[in-house]
Amino acid sequence: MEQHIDIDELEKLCIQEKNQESFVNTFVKRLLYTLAKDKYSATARDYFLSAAYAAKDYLVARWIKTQQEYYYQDVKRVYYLSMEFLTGRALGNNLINLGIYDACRRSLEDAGLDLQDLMEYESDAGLGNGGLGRLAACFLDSMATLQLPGYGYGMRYEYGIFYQILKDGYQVEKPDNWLRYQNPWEIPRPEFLYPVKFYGEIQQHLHPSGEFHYTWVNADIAMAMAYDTPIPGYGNNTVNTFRLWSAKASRDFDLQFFNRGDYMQAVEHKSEAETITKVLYPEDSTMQGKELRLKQEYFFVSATLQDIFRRYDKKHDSIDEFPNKVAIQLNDTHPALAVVELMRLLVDERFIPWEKAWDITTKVCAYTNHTILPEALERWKVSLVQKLLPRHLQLIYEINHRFLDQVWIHNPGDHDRLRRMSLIEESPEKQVRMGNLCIVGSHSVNGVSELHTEIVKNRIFRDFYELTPEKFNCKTNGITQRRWLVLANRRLADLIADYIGNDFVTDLYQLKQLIPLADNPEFQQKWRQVKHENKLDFTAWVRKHPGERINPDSLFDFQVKRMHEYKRQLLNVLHVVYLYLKLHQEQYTEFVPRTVFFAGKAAPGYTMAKLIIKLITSVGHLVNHDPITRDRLKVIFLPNYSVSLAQRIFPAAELSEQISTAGTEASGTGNMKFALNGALTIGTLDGANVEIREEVGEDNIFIFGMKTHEVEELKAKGYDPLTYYNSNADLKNVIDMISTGLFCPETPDLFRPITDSLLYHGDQYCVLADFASYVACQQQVAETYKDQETWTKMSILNVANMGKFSTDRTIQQYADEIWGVKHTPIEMD
Ligand code: GL9
Repeated sequence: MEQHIDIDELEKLCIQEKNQESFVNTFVKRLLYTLAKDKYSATARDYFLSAAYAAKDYLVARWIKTQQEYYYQDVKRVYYLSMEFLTGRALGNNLINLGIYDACRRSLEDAGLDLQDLMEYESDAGLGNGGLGRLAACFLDSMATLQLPGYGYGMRYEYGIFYQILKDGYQVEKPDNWLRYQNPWEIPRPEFLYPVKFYGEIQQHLHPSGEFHYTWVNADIAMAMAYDTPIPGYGNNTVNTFRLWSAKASRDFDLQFFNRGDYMQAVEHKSEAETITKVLYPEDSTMQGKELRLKQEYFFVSATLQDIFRRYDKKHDSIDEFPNKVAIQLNDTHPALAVVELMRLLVDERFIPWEKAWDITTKVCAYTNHTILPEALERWKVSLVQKLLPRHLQLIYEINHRFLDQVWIHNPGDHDRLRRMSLIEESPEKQVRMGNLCIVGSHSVNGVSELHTEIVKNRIFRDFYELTPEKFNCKTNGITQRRWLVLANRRLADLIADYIGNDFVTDLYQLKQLIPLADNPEFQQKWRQVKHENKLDFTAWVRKHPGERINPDSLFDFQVKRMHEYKRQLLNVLHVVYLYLKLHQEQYTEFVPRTVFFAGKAAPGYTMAKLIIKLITSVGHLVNHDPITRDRLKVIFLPNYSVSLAQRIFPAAELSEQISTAGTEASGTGNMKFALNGALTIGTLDGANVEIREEVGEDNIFIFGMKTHEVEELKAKGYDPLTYYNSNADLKNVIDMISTGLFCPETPDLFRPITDSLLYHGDQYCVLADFASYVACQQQVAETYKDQETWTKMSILNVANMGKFSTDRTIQQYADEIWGVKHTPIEMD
């Protein structure tokens, strides 16, 4: 066909034109041409959508250019595989990274619109449960900011983490239909549609070469369709791709029914296939073992690997370069089947010899462990894997066989070690151990804090560490300062920039320049003023939304995170009850007024965590209304903890509760967000708290409780919580107040399961053992708070020493030490 117009030329003109257009102009065009609205019909949400579409328009040219450069330069790419990405809202963050946040705010203001108000209309992308998913989201931001060729791959759940409301003080879950009002950031890519097989049988054929070949027949097929979201770096031209998979029914399969004239069956089958990406599993740190979940995991891995091969094959005729062009990071064991699927694609579909395929697989894959809780370690019944993924089970047995041969060579006669290291757990029921599979199939295994890495090496995966110590390494978690300081806390970011400039936005160690200002009275005064204004904002929000009245001059004390016994929200509640008791006993001359905030979701099936929520709200009910205490002590449970609520909380916080039993919290990342916003930490020597203490210095953090080895020793010699109960009159009083129904007179036994678990079922997380130390430490917190100069100085020094906890540092280490991906700046012509 004859060509009349040069698309390439026109494209350049378009981009030029776009670059000269003002933000409001683009915004109005989007309102008109994308939403078909005018000022009479536009709703507030339409204005948000127009702003989001306009911001996306600014990203497109750079996005295309970035992907072109990666292709032309044929760079090594890293694929971050995660079943969860807790990204939250994107508008504010994208405007910050584009460097047009303030310009955009002003120009919308001229049009009579408030950017802050518009941003409230964006739904949170809640495609994750907590820290693990939020870490993945921070990683995307840092990969783009460091100009690394990185891709996030995940699942486009139609329903993200459930919406939590409180009814009568109990958690009630509501569906999170986040896509209801369209998602302006995503681009559907129907051209990237891949078949994913399930069930069926394996046929073995003898190939003329003398080898056996395997084909997977009579399988069900679901289709995976890609949706892409742009991830801009801060202050550069890099825009990376975040690709999510959505399940669609397979056209072929539908056709079978249509041909038989069974229209209704065809439609039913369609909805069955599409349930795969319906909903995020809301279990945090516990494994459910449901067939649909295993389907999700395989669907995710299969689609992603097909896409990785498609991209690789465009540039390469042989497999040999694969490990030089592809790095795959497994975010926990959820994508563990990638190891097996990669082997299947290489061996069954590309006929690569086993040894070579295995060499490629282990060079490409790397695994991050995020938890040591035994109930969280994924295990899948062999019978279920056999049914759903018959070929994968054969491959797992083959991998295991060859692996155990190696173990045997290194440890002849050690049957027990073989049993412990096997990919298959034999009793009580045969199960595949996904953690072992990840370790065997990867060249790198990392923990997420120094302490956690030591526990991984010396406790849960000790045998593997002894066999291949070189695989094990630590990548301490971080957070992105773009979202968690610059966007969430504009006042503090501006104050910091006034004194030390803006370099901290891409180099968090620059905050060290605040150290000499820590005892500067003028700077201290401004620092306090910022925190005070943030507290006033938060007070106004709490008044309007949860509908509570709080004292903005009280100490704002927060524990916000998933509800879990190991995180010990209970210890915090016991302290609140203790304060209530002491206020009644008139034991204070100068009580420091406190507002104790809790927020966090409990897994819907986690009865004890849900009862702890009810305990918190019940204690709050009494304490907040008792005339003796209500002006000095308040307990507030903020419903529906989410990324957007977190962005309100951290700037207003003064005390950060990080009180898990030592040795249980792999890292924590909320601890870092609080400290970066000037809250002081009260915490145990657990997870990354250990490293926070190292950075800020022991004088600037409140540490209490047993250390990891002390917990182990106590348990080894036989921990008896009753001895603590019987020897500490205050503790006894506090527990008796709860168990006898003071906080729930209508059903006095309501909280007995809680007190029984502490007193009679072993108090697994040593709440009672740490109680006295916690109370004493809280006393010290209150004393320090009375001296606002000291407190402010400590707060400044916390922020000043947060440099290490940027995901920019974390990701640079992954890039250098695990992935081997290179800084690839993008130039715009
Ligand atoms: C977690 C750990 O429990 C946290 O300590 C850690 O900071 C994060 C990120 O590494 O990973 N592992 C885990 O399963 N969750 C974590 O938060 N749970 C959720 O994401 C809900």
